[in-house]
This record gives sequence, C-alpha cells and structure tokens, in this order.
Amino acid sequence: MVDHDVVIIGAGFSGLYQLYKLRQLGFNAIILEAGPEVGGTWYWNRYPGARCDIESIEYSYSFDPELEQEWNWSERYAAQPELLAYIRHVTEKHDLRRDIEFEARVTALDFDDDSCRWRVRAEDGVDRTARFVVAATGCLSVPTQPDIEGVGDFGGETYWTWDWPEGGADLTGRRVAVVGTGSSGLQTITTIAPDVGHLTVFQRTPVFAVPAFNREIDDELVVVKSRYREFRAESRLTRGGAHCADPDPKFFDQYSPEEAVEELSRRWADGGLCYQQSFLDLVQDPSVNKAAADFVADRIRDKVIDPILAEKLIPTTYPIATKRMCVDTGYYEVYNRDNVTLVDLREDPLKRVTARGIIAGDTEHEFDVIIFATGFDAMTGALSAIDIRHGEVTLSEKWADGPRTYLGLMSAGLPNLFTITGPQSPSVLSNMLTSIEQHVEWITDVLTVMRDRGQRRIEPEEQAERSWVDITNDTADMTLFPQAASWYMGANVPGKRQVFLPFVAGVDVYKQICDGVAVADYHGFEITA
Ligand code: NA7
Repeated sequence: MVDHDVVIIGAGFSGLYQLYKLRQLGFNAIILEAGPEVGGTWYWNRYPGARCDIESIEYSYSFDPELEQEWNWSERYAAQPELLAYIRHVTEKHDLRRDIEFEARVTALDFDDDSCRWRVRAEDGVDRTARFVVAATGCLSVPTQPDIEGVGDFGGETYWTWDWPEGGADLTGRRVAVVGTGSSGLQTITTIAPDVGHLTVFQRTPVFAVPAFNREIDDELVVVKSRYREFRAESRLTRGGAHCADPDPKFFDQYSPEEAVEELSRRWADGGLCYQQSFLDLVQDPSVNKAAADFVADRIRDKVIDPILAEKLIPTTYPIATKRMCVDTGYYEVYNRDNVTLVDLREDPLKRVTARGIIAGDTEHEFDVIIFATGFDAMTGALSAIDIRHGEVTLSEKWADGPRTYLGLMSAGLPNLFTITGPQSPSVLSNMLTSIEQHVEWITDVLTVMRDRGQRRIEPEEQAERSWVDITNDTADMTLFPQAASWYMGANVPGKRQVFLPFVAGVDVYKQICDGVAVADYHGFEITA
C-alpha cells in the first residue's frame, strides 16, 4: 500500500497546477492520469481545427510570471497543438512529470473513517491511500455514446472528435460525414471542408456562432506582457474571468434602439464570446435575448448564399447563449461550397448507421468516413464514472437528482474530497484557467491551514450544502438558461436528471463568496482533528 498526503486525479491544466502548488508547500502529492500523456482535454481532442474559444492571453496560467514572459502565443485563439505544447512546456519547466502516474485511471475511492484516509484504486493495479483526494477530472472529459443504431456496423472508417488518431486521418478526396454541430463539429467541418471530396453535415440542432477573427497577436502580446499582473487581476474581477470588449456593460434599455444595434455590431466586429455579454440582461430578458439572436440570424443570412439553407442554419428553438455559443473561423461560409451538403435531421430524422453510410429520412447517404462530434456528459460525467463511497454514502446515489455540493468544491458525506471546477461552480461559464487557479489556490490554502492546525478531516455541513444547491438553482431560474436542452442542463445525456449544472452569477461574485467563507474560518465546513 502506497500512501500520499494528496492524490490528484487528472493531469490537465487543473491537476498540474494543483500538483505544483502542493509540492511547493511540501505535501506528498501524486497525479493519477488515465491517459498516456499530460494535457487532459487538450491531449484527447486533437481533431482537425481543434481550438480554444477563449483568447490565449487569458487562457494561460498566471502563477508563473517568468512563464508569462517566455511563452509567445502565436494566435489570438490557440489551436490544440500549441496548447498541448504549452502544457508540456509547463510540465517540464516545473519537473512535474516525476509525480505523475500515467495510464492509471482511477476507478474507485472509498473513505475509511478510522484511518481518515481515502483508499484509491486505479487501473495500474497499485493500491494507494491518501488523506485527501482532489478530482481534477475536467468538465468535458467523458464523451456521450450517441443513441444511434448501427454505429458499429459501418464498413468505412469511424472517428470520434474526442479520440482522434494521433497520426491524424487522411480525409483527402473522400466522402465524409460529420454528425453533430457543437464546437467540435463546427471546427472539424470548417477545417476539413476544403480537403475532402464531399462533406455531408448531419445537423440536429443549429448553433449560434460568432466570428473569431483569429489573427497573429505579436503586438498585443508585447502590451499584455508589460502589464500581465494587472491584466490577470482585472480578469479575476470580471463575470466571465476574462476581459471583454466593454468593462462596463449596460442594460438593453439604457440604449436607444439604434445604439443597441451599434453595440451588437461592435461586439460582433470584435469577435468571440464577448458577444453574449452585450447587455447585462441578455440571458435574463426574452426580448433582449431576441434582439441579440435576430442580429446573429441576419449575419448568417449575409454569409450563406442559399436563403433556404441559411434558414436551416439559424437556431430558433432556444434563446441565444443558453447553449454554449461557438466561435467560428468561417463556418457558415462552408455551406457556399459545392462539395458540402447539410442534412437537417429535424426534417429527415437520423434512422441508423449502415455498412455503407447513414440513413436519414428515406435516404441512405454513402460515405468512406463518418466523424462523430456528439458531445460529453458534462461536469458530472467524470465523477460519476468513479465508484466514490463513504460507508452508506455513494456519490452516484447522492447526485442522482442532480449534483449536491457546497461551493462546487465538496459534497457532504464525502470528507476530504475536493473537486476543481466541479458542478455548481462557475467553471464552464468562465475562462477555465481563471476558475482553475482560483479553485486550486483555495483548496491549497485550506489544506495548509488544516496542516498547521493539526486537523485531518473536512466536510461541508448539510445545511450549508442545502443552501448552496438552492442558491445555484434559484439564480439559474432567474435566467433563460433552463429553457435550452443543453449540456449545461444535462439534457444531452439520456436519463440524466436535468438541472442547471454551473453557478451562474459569475466568477467575480463566486470568488468573493469563497474568500468570505475562508475569512470566516471556513464557515459551512466542519473541520476536525
Ligand atoms: P456539443 O456542444 O454537446 O455538441 C454535440 C453535437 O452533437 C450537437 O450538435 C448535438 O445535437 C449533436 N448530437 C448529439 N447526439 C446526437 C445524435 N444522436 N444524433 C445527431 N446529433 C447528435 O459537444 P462539442 O464536443 O461540440 O462541444 C462541447 C464543448 O467543448 C463546447 O461547448 C465547448 O465548450 C468546448 P443537439 O444540440 O443535442 O441536438
């Protein structure tokens, strides 16, 4: 039996930073990683065109000023190879690899009250114990298996965006299908369209995409590097954990109708997800939301030459921004190409995959390659996949009707187990790097305080957890988010209880609450010797 102070699950951005912090403070910590390499999301998702939808100067670690100065991002939105290179660079720079066990997927955690330790089982077969476990398991790390008959029957090549072959796939001149039009689908479609023989896109629900206006950022980097400390501090004080076009957004009513359109145009022209922060009430007020949606619909009509096709690409069934918006690099224009066809699954439902292709409606479409970009069991999938238990309490049973956490950091009845960017924290609604660093630092602080005081056990009080669950649900209900069948709601996973998963009120508010809890001697947590 090998014992550690802390076992960290996952060697993505969050696990690596958690290891760095704990090691610096003298904790005996180890990462158990399912894959063969560091990187998490950015290791697995190496499909063509995979790119972050948050700007590189924001989506990067702030803890190492030297790293900030030595690393040069080549583009406004970093592509997967550059992100993976960055993560590897950090890993080597801080010699993190020596405390990572690869191909050691954690399968079970069992808390023993007598020793006050977690027993950790992993696929590498080593039995471990740990005083604390930090789940750095990612929010979009467990893919869904789409409910499509016959996937295994296809006689050509099948690829999944989340598990793209390391050597790539040769799609040149071939008849290719893409199923799914979320971020992964859009990026794949946009990138492969010029190379394939024919591309057929199977769209169940259209998405809203805003232009990236991706570009080289040499000059911007020089400016940011000269004031990175202030820049990071500013990011932490924003709602989304990153700078947006306007630091002082207003309510829709504060503009005249003409000014409101100007504001939307300005945000659109700036590019990226700041569009969804055009007005403070964009995700609260249906008429404001409609104004923002109508503006995007008109831009889609501008871009797509065939008007019938344009209408098929315009979302009409959910408010804008209530499903994750995409950041595109020429997506809609792809449909002006002769070698691209859209199959609208609302008109011609997907019936099954066959040996030759896909039947939708009454037509069998034949392909050489099918690519599935069908999404993830978001936020809870990776935690539910581990058999986590303490006596009679199991995480999967406890969360059957939706996650129950205090601050998205811990769950009552499961002592000494922390989650980074877990459900009921802002995570997926924010710049992940800002949220990851805030969580890692908060967890590291409480572990240090406990060590200094000789305390060994921490868990949330039931009442604090009940209040936090109510707060996260009540604040979500004040928005339009619950109206969309999104992965934020768990609606993309058959049988998953539909509740809004992230904390909606913003990174800035959330950090104040977490800091306040710490200042109040970890109010709401029971910490014992
Ligand atoms: P998403 O955004 O969940 O997209 C998955 C897509 O796959 C979406 O268009 C789904 O349609 C579609 N889908 C899922 N199941 C099916 C079936 N059975 N038939 C047809 N179409 C299907 O996942 P991504 O990987 O693209 O992006 C995840 C996040 O990663 C993204 O938001 C960024 O934050 C980065 P639906 O909308 O459910 O009708």
